[in-house]
Amino acid sequence: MPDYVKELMASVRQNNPGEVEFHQAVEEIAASVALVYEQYPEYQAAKIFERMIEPERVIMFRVPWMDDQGEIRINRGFRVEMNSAIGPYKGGLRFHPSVNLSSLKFLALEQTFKNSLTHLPLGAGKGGADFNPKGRSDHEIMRFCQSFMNELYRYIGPNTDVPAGDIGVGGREIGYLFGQYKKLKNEFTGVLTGKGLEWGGSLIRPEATGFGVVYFAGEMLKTRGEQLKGKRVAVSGFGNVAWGVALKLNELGAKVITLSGPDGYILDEDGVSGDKITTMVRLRSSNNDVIAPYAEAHSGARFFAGKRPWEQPCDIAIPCAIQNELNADDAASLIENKCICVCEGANMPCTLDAVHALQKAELLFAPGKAANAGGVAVSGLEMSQNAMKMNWSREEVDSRLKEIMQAIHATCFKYGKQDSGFVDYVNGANIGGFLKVANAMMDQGVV
Ligand code: NDP
Ligand code: 2IT
Repeated sequence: MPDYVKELMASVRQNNPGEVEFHQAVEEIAASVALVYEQYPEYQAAKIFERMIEPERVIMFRVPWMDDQGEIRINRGFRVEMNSAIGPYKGGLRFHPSVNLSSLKFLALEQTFKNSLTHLPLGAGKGGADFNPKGRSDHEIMRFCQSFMNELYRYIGPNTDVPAGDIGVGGREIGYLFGQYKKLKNEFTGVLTGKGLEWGGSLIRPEATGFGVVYFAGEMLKTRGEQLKGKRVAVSGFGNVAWGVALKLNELGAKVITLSGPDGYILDEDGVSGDKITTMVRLRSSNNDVIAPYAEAHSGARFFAGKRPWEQPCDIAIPCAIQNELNADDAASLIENKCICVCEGANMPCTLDAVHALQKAELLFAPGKAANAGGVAVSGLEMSQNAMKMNWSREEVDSRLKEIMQAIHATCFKYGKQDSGFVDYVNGANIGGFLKVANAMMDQGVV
């Protein structure tokens, strides 16, 4: 570990005690920043990365609401406004019991680099609440969203901070959040993305993250003369991102062999396709959060309780559930099974040890901040359409998304290619993402 990273991490640990996910994200990026600092000491003198890891603002608030039995419940809401050097704060809202300051700071930091890589004018933020939507009724979800917005509305706006969805926040929640914002502000603006099509949403936004991940994987495979067609792909999660990934993989002739939930994973050797993708969406929207019933509904599939898909032989692995869901042991079994590519659909699903092992074995490895940037990119396109008061066609949005993912791949390739020919996509994404934000911060002075 370079001295710069050692010293920085000692102070990050001291100043942010217990924030383990945040430490992990900083450590991964710091190793790449050390290389930039060596070449361009002016960034180090201006303490650009040291400033980037300190949020510009953190808002933390009470979210009280009443459940269907009349009992008062209290959750904790957050918005981390991380960096506004290149545009308004932009990033999703996560409703999940694991949400805390550490997880949101790691996500907001990743978002800084991701949004920069899209080349759209998007700053970075992340927010959410430690609310568990599991088993909650539609009315409870609505009351929770309204209470959350009763505080958040003061800090956001179409030119200030534009939230979107993430785990536990999809089209339904964005609708309730938007309705409450509009009521409080008496304004119809593009303050959120992921909106319904009739009220300012963009075609392809729901599919965008997953489609983008698959476009990125396709670009990586091309560098080794490979293609997606005919490949066996292990996917984890069964939410929004996993859905988009499954749709696009099927369209391009690859076979999705697994899906997973907090209860375990299913293996479907016939491939998760057609109506079976509808089963997955139904299971996710039922609010029960279990994947096991997929195997009851489809006789060719088997359920493995409490296990993760990475033990299955596959050509490509696409983790789409949550952070740290693929560890060094999982990486070892993927390597042993001759997997050629791991493309992160979720944010930081692979532990640092896993990433190092995959790179050492020279697999194609893409970090989420590059591979899953299609979601926020189409959010950026939704903001442009809102500002112009017009809607682009499905084809137009999809072709812009594809171009953006190809450009992100080209940036990662440029900054990540080593003399040996191996492409370190982690360094590529970190350096490519860093430079644009760093230059803007240099221009804007010490603020
Ligand atoms: P969803 O809420 O739609 O789906 C997340 C899914 O993963 C849920 O089914 C969830 O179940 C499941 N899950 C959670 N923990 C585990 C686990 N330990 N093992 C297996 N499955 C699990 O969220 P998204 O699909 O939107 O988000 C998935 C990931 O993609 C996140 O990391 C998110 O940050 C990232 N992402 C999302 C984008 C978007 O546009 N939506 C954009 C870019 C990245 P449960 O709720 O029970 O935990
Ligand atoms: O992690 C992410 O990039 C998202 N959840 C999407 C953010 C957005 O603003 O669309």
